[in-house]
Amino acid sequence: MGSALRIGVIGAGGMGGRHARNLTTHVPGAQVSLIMDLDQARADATAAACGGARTCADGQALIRDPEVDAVVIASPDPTHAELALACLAAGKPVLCEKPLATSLADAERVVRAEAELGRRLIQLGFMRVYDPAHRALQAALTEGRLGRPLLFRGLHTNLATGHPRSAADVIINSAVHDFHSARWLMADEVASVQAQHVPARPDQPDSCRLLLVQLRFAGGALGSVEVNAASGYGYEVEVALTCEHGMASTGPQPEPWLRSAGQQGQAVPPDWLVRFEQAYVLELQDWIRSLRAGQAHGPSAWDGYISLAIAEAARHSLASGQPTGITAMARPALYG
Ligand code: ISE
Repeated sequence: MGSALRIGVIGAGGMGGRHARNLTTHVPGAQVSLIMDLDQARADATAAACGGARTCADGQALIRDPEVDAVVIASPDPTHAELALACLAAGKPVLCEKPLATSLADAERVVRAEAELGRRLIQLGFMRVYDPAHRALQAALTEGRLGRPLLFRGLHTNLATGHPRSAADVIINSAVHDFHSARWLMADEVASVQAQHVPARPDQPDSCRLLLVQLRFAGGALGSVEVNAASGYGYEVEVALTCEHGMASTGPQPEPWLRSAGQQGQAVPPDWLVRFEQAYVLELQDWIRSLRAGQAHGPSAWDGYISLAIAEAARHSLASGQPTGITAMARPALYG
């Protein structure tokens, strides 16, 4: 892999378009060679911004293309598992956006296929692990002065999407990030959850305005994840951990404090593309570096699978109103 890695990007929407542009302008050693989107105009616009990459309308064809060395999957959630399986079959490394799949059974198929292959080709798009604020927090925790973490708190707000989201979507598409953060920062596995929600519309009980998931970790610690699906003020992700000898939380947003006309305040980012702008660049740089060194070492398909196992338990808990244990396959040796 001496020359630039040729990357095929599946999906040229907000996330795929951002990855393609970042690869082109911020990632040495990578070159976007092919872009797939069903919307030809969108594919063309992204290709033009990526030095004239080719375009196509078939994700499976992109994966097979001889001028594609590695793949980014940023298409709609229900397409992820089949595309990831195709990348494994083709022996091509892939950065797959979360969720790994929209059902635990499909996620298990992907994990089993990669474990059978015996080498890690999949990295999951849990970009928070590349966010400087999260990394600094994790470094402070592992340094040891704060002692054992006792409680994880995650706050995650989105602006409205314009239509009420289902509880399943908020859990699988949004809260999976928080479940992964909780495992990563607590350095422990979630053993059980209790989920509750406030519907977005009283006449649609399966819609979700606010989700609250309480966590119990295998080591006995506790946690909570709050996802506000339509905050009305902006996008935020904050984590706070109470530990034996102190507490650690992500610092304030980097935006400046402004005072004007008798008021003071700080801008709140509108979405994840702004809040995690730097993390997305660092994620791609690390991914490409790791591929050039041998294989991906960022968040794995197993991390994607376990986050979905927690999501699945949260969905069961919502339906039953009871605390629900996490049911998961045994961890294949590939994932350490
Ligand atoms: C979106 O798909 C993301 O991945 C964002 O990070 C998350 O905050 C948002 O809730 C999801 O819809």
